[in-house]
Amino acid sequence: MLRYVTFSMLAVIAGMAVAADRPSLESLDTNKDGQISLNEASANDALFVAFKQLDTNRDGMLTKAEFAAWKG
Ligand SMILES: [Ca+2]
Repeated sequence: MLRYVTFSMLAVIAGMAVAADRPSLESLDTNKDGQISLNEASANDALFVAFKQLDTNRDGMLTKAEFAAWKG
């Protein structure tokens, strides 16, 4: 029982860490053009890895809509 509770708490903490790790488009958009470039995405490892998949129109930029599809 104690083991189960401990595991559950760890899962919650891990979930919070993932959520906190996901920055807003505004915080990543350093040149404030309203899109995320690959260079801007590189500030976040998970986003950088997901970038190609998220860039559905293959223009090398993530729009607000493309960024919103990112689940981390
Ligand atoms: Ca794009």
